[in-house]
Amino acid sequence: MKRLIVAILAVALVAVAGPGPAAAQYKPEFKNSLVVGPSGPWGEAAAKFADLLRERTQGRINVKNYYAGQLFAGKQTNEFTLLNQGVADFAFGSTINWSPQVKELNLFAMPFMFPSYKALDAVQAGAPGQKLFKLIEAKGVVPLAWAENGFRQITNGKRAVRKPEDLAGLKIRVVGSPIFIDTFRALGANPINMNWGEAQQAFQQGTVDGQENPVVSVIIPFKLWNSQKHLTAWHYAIDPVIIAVSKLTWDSLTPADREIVRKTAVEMAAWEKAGARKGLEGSTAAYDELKKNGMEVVMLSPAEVAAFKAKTRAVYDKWVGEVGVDLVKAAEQIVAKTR
Ligand code: X2X
Repeated sequence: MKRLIVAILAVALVAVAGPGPAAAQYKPEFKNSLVVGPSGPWGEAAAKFADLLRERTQGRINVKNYYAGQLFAGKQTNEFTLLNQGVADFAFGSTINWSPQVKELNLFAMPFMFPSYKALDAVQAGAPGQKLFKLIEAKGVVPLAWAENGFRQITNGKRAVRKPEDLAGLKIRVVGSPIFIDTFRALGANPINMNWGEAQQAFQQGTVDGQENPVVSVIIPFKLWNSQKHLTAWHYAIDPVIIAVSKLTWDSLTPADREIVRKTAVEMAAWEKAGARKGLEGSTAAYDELKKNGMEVVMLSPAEVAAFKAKTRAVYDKWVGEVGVDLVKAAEQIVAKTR
């Protein structure tokens, strides 16, 4: 009888403790940070990521998505610090928002550096991409995969932009990352730093004239046609998204769960990248959607792009030093080969 009671107690204890010691140690919620909302490929990938991780770990890793900058209270350039501190466990973060802490990430914002997705993919897969991941990891954040916001196109509510002079005096909202101020000043515009949340209000109130963001990941989901009537496709900067995990969180996971997390991030990044590029190349569907909603779209010819490029050459040269000569050179060589 005594033996039977001991056996029953032992079974009951196992049932209370759950499937294993590691799972019992995990926190009930892992926080994932995003600057955007749930709609569009960026937000949708985060939702799928949370679902897949819950399913693949039998609920051990329960990710909750904090959309629209909730975790960093709107201050988007703080996201990397939150990851480093473990306040955010995960992030689907734009390289622009992390560039104040990892200045080499400004590589992607150097004006007119990346001519194509092919060139970008080759740089990410090559030595420069690996170097950037190492630099991020050295700062307490484990990068898992390259996803994408996209090529950033300029919009405004005032006039069509075909040449640098058309930007003269336009008040353009940019992220609080200094390279953007340099670029837009060089173009004769009047750039102003603003967080994305605040920018929505500024567009509605008309306190700024324009902004720059990718078509599929941001302009369409945020219905920017409500305030921005003109878009110029100039592909002046690319904005990757990195799926990453805090080193503190990473170290708390079992090796088997780390593998699941990495694999899921890689899958989601590929899915998201495809979504962020849909209707932009080999199809005009994304631009058609803008036109359907009343936007006027200007597609620049290579000669027209060259005029903007020439105006921003000094900014490019200045930022080679900030980003690092070797890194920029390595990227330039890959770009030249894949153009
Ligand atoms: O704030 C922006 O413009 C956005 C949404 O693209 C970024 O987070 C960089």
